[in-house]
Amino acid sequence: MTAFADSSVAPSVTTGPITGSRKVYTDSPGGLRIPRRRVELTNGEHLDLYDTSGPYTDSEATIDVHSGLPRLREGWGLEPVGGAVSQLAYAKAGIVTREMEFIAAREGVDVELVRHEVAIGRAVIPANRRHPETEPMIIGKKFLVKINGNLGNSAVTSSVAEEVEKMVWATRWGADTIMDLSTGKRIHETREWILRNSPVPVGTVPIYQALEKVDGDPAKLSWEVYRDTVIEQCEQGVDYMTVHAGVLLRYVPLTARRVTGIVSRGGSIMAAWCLAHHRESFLYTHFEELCQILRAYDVTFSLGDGLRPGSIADANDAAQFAELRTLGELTHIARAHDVQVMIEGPGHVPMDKIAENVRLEEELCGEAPFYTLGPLATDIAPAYDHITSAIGAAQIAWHGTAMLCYVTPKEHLGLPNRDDVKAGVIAYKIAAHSADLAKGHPRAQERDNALSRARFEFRWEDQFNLSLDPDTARSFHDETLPAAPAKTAHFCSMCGPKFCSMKITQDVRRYAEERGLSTVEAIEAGMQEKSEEFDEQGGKVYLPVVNP
Ligand code: IRN
Ligand code: FE2
Repeated sequence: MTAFADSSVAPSVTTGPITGSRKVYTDSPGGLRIPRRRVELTNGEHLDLYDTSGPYTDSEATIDVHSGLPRLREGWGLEPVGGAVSQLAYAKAGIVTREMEFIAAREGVDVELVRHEVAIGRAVIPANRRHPETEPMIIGKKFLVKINGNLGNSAVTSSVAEEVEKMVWATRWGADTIMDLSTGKRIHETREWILRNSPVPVGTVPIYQALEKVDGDPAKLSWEVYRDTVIEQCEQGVDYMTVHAGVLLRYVPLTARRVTGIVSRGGSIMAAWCLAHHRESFLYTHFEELCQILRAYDVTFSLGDGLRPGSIADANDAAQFAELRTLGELTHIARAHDVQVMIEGPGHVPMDKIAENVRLEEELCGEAPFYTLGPLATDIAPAYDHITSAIGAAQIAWHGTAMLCYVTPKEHLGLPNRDDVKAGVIAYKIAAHSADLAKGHPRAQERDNALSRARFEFRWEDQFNLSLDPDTARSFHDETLPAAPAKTAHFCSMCGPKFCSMKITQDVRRYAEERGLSTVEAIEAGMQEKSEEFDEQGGKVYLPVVNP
């Protein structure tokens, strides 16, 4: 392991369980320890949740960011098949890896489904052999929808310590992967810190570092500089890499009349190189060599959408779909080398144009997992783009997108801080889970049912603890009803004690039981009583606010 450059910077990393839950490990059939988050309920039941937070939420674990996380996957590597060590090569050969076994137990699905989906390229397992700290996870439409959180410093703000903390923070709330998009001088050390401490796969965009090496002038880039950067990052343990190899010279003019031109950072760098040299992109012309490098480590391609639309007006245009066609061609080349592939997607897309994106991606790219940035369903809400994009993300995931790249409230405005990262992750957990429900993932609804039962039975603590953000849910309740008895009270301050629908329903059910009535009769009779009660109290829906 590379020594950390500056060990005097002692990062303060968030540790300890999320409120109302604790880390547990359950054994897989093959004896692997599968991490889960257990929410203990006040009625004696418990619910185990999929957990991305690694050892940081385990109160038994001691975390030392200078020595890194335990190397969970050390020794898991199998002998090459046909010269390749990728999960894809093993899956095709009918071999079930430990990563696949771990994933099957983690997702609650049959291990044969995992192997099959990887073998046909409809799912990927980003797991560089040099990143043994990761807990294996899968990206594919037959599995839980995943979310990625982008992190990274910029020349103006942020320190290495803050970046490690952001990774821990993002995975605490549910980021399934993180991408280190750092630029600037300490890019290598930043990445080393993150990799050695990350329980989730780490992605990068190597062209950013390559550009750093040529002093920020795209025209000075070359295949050699790029190749060496990719090898450096593969050696460090990066699990997947965004490669904008579909930005071809002849596609650049297609963006000329766009409202927002080229908005992808990587895409604009490659377009600038192509125009400066009037040559085809070296990412495209050297693609097979790139495949050979990634294959040696089992690094997964994330073929970049360098020509994605950056505005509603540009959605689904000729430039975007021309690039997608080229990404399809490259997908088949990568697979022939046994390299795993996913495809990046837009951007900004109105809701009526979302389905078309998924349909075309699946058709052109042999159903490779789709990994989309949002998309934002409208352009008009800077400062709220975690919401504009979660709307598009929920829909595109429902149509089959396997991973969603989060957008934070700072999108288009500045570098996200800790609160923005959390807001982005929570918004995307909502989008991803909504899609899991709509797709009928076998275990998705368990949590909704548990939470709804808690809500109906006025088990407030359980309702908070089952939620995506227990702290905020509790603090909102505390704003009007902070007293302990209110946490079991059969009402909240929204409707007050007299007009709680759930309380009325429960009264109706009791009424029916006591009088031996059928539910329909009871509801009618009960509602009649309530209606009289309502009139007696003055017939007002909103009660005056009374501070408790
Ligand atoms: C995801 C889907 N499309 C783009 N992304 C992510 O956006 C990509 O993986 C990277 O993290 C980020 C910035 O990419 P560009 O702007 O260099 O394309
Ligand atoms: Fe944008």
